[in-house]
Amino acid sequence: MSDTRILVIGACGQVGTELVENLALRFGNQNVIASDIRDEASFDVEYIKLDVLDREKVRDVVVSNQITEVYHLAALLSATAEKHPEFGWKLNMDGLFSVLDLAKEGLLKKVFWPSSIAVFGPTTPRENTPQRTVIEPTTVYGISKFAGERWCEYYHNRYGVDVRSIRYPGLIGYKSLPGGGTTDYAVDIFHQALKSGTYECFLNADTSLPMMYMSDAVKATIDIMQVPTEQIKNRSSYNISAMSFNPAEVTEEIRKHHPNFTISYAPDERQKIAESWPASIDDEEARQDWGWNHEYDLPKMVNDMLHNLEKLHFSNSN
Ligand code: AKB
Repeated sequence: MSDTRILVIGACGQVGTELVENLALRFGNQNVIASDIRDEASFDVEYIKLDVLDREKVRDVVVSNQITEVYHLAALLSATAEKHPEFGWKLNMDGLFSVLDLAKEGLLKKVFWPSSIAVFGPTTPRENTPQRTVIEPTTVYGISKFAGERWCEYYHNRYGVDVRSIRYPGLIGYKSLPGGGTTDYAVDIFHQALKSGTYECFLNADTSLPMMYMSDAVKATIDIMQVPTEQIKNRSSYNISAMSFNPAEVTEEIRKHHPNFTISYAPDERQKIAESWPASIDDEEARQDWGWNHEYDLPKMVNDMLHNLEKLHFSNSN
């Protein structure tokens, strides 16, 4: 029987919904609790309404459920945080401290917290961005993620907290929708391709960004938490990478399955954010330290997305 007891905070988001499913398969439904700020949510595991900013309640949930590991996913993403900079900073930073402090007290054995490619900025080398390089983020989200990375390393060095982190690229999955990110177009485009056969993209045709299929992102998240602690040599956050593409390239790939699909471009304020981020990422350290390896490239991801969304659309229309 597993003695790992997991709490996922921010479980209703794009990563959370799939992560909970996978953690439950691995550790048993009874050992995983999903939490978020919604009153109710439908999971196969216990769900608790929880605001990560309510430190007392987070503490209560951890203690009363003998939680050993927290996956803390709650955050405002890049585009939403630009609309609410103060709250973006508050949620992204105070939420992290709420969890790190419980680990510092010895109430948690391990913490997972995601950072993002948003830590990089316009002065960072854009191609094959190294693990260690110029980091001057220009969004609130990027600043909060970069500060969070420094605090994770600090809590590890100073208090021995076993915190592990990866820098998510744009994430693409069919089971849930993203909310408030700059990379969201790469999910919307599939839904519109099937619904209306046409898509108006909020980024320009040639804006390349690092992307990853959700099953690879979930695998990375669970894998980094399983390896022995001495293998995690980087306690801020690891670069991870799978594929890079721009809106025109993913459109071409979708057209191989749906030749009549059309796209138009109407870049908005997210264009500037995207231009400040890397086009591709060097993730050699993650591959060497804890064996990170991706499975999905662009053609395989597009094929799987369309196949699964078509099944869903078909079953919904019956
Ligand atoms: C966003 O677009 O804000 C996120 C991210 C890259 O962290 N998907």
